[in-house]
Amino acid sequence: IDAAITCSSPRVAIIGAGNVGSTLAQRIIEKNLADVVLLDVVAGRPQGIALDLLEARGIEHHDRQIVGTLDYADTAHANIVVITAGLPRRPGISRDDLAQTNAQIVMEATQRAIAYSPNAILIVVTNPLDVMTYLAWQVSGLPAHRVMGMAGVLDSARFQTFIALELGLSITDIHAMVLGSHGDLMVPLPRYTTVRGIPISDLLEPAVIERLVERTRNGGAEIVNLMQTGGAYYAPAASVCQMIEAILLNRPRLLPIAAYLEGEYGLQDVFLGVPCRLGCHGVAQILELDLQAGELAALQGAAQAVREQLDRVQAMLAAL
Ligand code: TXD
Repeated sequence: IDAAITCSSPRVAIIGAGNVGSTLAQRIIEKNLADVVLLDVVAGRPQGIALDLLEARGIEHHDRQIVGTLDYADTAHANIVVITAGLPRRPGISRDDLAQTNAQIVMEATQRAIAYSPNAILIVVTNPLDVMTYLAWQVSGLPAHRVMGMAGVLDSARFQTFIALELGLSITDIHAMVLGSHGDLMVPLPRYTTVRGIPISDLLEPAVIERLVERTRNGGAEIVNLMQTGGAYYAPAASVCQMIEAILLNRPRLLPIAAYLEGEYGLQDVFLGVPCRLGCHGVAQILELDLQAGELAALQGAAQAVREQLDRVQAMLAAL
């Protein structure tokens, strides 16, 4: 066999080799899903992490390549670009100031990565998620169905976990759907949350459901409060990986994803968590559920808050 003949594997470029980025890299290669290029601005960090992960191949026995770099040229020809670059929340920095800083990081990272991978699908992870996804889409020049944000998969996974714990059942039998914006304005839908097809309202008292919804809403903050110096990253990385698997394996999944709305749910020109059919081309379809008035109002309220924060961030950027 001519060793010089190589076959091309799918490639995922991860911008930001922090906690989420490096954990995601590990998941992708150890599942044999794709080769990974990990990029950061901190010299040595992505290279060190990539080498460390590569050396585990001797034990994990996967065949994927992983490279760490500071140079966007090394990310070329990626099938998927994931943006996890950003700064974490710190005491004394307002939400809007952080949003402005992360907006600059996300916009630059997106522009530079997509210049080398113009055919990629873009997944945004950096917070504030729905605002960052919009800005990334704008600068990417990509069609909207190839740009999406990860939040609903994580929020739904958390809700499912709390329900499984409450009922003493395997997580395998729990299905949940959490829509809306990532953070305080997420919209969990207990009506569409089932245990093997049985609505949870048949199995749990309304007050218990409300308690689990509340814990889901505060899921991110609960972990930040415990860790103090950072946020969740194992479940977030697993959530992005599930989206990547749907895309690369063309395993069409129905997942809550921050997608671009053009009239669905009465909303225009905003990225918000909605149920999507996700496949090899990106968001193939947005499902319009027949929401009750209260649910629809919650979704529209979330969209309003996202748009207001987007306007504030755009005004701050314009004033620079
Ligand atoms: O559900 C969700 N969407 C989320 C979002 C779940 C978990 C984390 N969420 C957000 O993702 C979080 O609020 C952050 O905004 C991002 C990344 O979280 P992570 O925990 O990975 O943060 P880290 O460990 O601080 O990593 C960020 C990395 C770090 O290595 C920086 O050096 C790097 O980003 N960074 C950059 N990389 C490339 N280019 C630029 N400009 C840059 N600036 C910082």
